[in-house]
Amino acid sequence: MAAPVNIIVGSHVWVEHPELAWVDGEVFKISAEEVHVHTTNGQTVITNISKVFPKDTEAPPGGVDDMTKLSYLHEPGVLHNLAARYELNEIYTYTGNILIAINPFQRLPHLYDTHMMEQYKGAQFGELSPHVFAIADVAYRAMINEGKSNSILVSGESGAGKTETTKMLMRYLAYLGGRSGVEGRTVEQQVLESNPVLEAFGNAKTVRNNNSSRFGKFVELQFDKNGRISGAAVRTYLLERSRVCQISDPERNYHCFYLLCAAPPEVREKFKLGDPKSFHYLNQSNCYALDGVDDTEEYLATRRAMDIVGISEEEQDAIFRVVAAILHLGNIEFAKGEEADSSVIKDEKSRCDAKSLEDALINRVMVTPEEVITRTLDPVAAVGSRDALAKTVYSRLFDWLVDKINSSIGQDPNSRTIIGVLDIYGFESFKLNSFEQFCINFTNEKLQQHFNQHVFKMEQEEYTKEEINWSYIEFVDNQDVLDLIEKKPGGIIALLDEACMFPKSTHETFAQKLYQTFKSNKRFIKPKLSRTSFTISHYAGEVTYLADLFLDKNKDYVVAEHQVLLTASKCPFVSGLFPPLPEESSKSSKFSSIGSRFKGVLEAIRISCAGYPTRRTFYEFLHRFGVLAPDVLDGNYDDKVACEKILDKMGLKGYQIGKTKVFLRAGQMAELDARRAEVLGNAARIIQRQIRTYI
Ligand code: AOV
Ligand code: MG
Repeated sequence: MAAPVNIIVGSHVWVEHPELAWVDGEVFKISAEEVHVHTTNGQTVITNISKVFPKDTEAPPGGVDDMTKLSYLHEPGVLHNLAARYELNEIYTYTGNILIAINPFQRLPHLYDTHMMEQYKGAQFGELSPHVFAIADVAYRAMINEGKSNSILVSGESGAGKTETTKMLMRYLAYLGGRSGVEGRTVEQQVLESNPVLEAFGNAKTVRNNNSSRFGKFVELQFDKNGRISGAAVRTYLLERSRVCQISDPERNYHCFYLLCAAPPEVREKFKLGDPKSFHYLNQSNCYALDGVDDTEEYLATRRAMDIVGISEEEQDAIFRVVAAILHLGNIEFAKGEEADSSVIKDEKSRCDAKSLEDALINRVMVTPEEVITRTLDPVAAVGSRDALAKTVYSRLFDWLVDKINSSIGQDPNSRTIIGVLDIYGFESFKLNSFEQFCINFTNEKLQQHFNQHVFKMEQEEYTKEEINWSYIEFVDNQDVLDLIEKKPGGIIALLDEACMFPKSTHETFAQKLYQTFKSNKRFIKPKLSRTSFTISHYAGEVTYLADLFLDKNKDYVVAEHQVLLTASKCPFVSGLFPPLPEESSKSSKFSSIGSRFKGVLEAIRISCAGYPTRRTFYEFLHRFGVLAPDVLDGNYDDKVACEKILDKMGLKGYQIGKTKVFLRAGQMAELDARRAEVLGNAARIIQRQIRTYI
């Protein structure tokens, strides 16, 4: 952010504070580049002038509901405004037509009830307090009045509240486009109930969020010509597969495993389930229960939601049978076999006695140009084979659910307009970050770019409307990070795919290749003491990734033996998850890189301080800065000319005058305020002197 150049003695400013982030105070001395500040919490801070930001002393104590009304658009100003509003339980704030939501971490039922929905229905944008309903209303009105399709993107770091916000958006759109008073399973009810179903299978507790989405989701609501919801399509993006077999304390596996273990006794009996602590896929972490969540109730709620979505009793039974089977599969252990590099199934307790399963887990068919060899696997490799099977089955199950939801809700082939809502996994930075975080953060980086471009376009539209010249505005973006990750050839994903193709590559050779290729890239850092980790400087901060499992995790193959085994399953549901592959591909492991599949994620949907961050209507401008040029005010000019005269008199350059507003460059508002403070200060001193004279 631009360094403020308009700080003078007496200025009210924000300075950085180690605990409070920012604290306000008054400048009492300036020497060269150093500013001395008395802070309101009783400290004296001396800092470089580039580290202090002017404070708007005229801002209303409760904050402003639209950030574009702030005099200074800088970090402390924005944060202070959001904090002031949050104090008053105002969790929503606009920045133009973008809505910022702060997680309230408490239920606020009145904020989302039917009464509230009625209020926002058809209300002019900006007339009522900022609200997520207002955003959905704008999209809906644009569709009805102009026949425009729209997408609403929800972004934020993990746990910020994207999924909750998405649900509110969908609820409001279902309210606007639903059939009131219609009983039974309506399209809108099915759409809403698809959320708990997908959450049960695609959400899990992480360090950051007890209900963290581990997949990306784009919901497309289709509307008929009367504005009624007539169909919907749910598209999901790459579920985090590794979680099925690997979790670390204090996280959990997917919710469905725990809620099934808490199902009524007859269900548990049927699937031979007991305490979640008895399953390897669950007991790698000590976390089983979630605060405020009753898994038995969740099981019943999931079944009810499945009913509404249109998943039959038999299908539900088959789904949970597969969930239980995965838990049992995870408990299979292997011991060394008699021959070298072979294994046998150790554990008699395991409920898998089928010979074919055993074969599929401990043998691997290798296809070479000359012959087909059956090779045995040692216990470690057999565990890997078991886990790969579990991941494959689970992700197919998830995809099946998504397909089922889509076919059950149905698509409207005649729908011309849609409203899309995007809810992805938020930016993540843990102590240890692996390939999953790399993919998630890459998706967020893409979304951020889209957001930057959108805001930039919107700014341009405003400038065009006001007929000001904007051609020289450069805008800051994150293209360099994206290039680092996805550039073809030469980006990290391309190098990873390359490494996966060479049988001799290891995570070490991959890491070395990265260090070599990106040694002078500003967004890439090699941590000093590591040989296999690397740091990317993302838009949201630096994240260090462990390259150790990148190669394995990027190879998204289905082992041929598993495919054959599952296609032949006697359970029609399971064999349905694995349709036979064409002959030539069924013999070898099919490689398709996950990393490159992520690069297609945002195609479905398609800020800058460099512009004019501050704008004021002519009236507001004159009201605030008239004191700088009393002669202009007395001069009987029209408002526009008066503004121009004041700006000229102050010697400012680069600002623009639109049809109704003054557009100031970064820092110019601060400069005007500093002048104003000076004038008012002088006036105050004169008055004081006069008072003293009188006394
Ligand atoms: P996320 O979707 O942004 O994270 P969620 O929407 O799951 O985050 O929000 C996390 C938790 O915050 C929820 O489970 C609620 O307890 C609470 N919360 C968020 N928004 C609200 C709200 N408007 N009212 C009440 N409580 C709320 V992630 O999916 O981890 O990136 O992958
Ligand atoms: Mg989420």
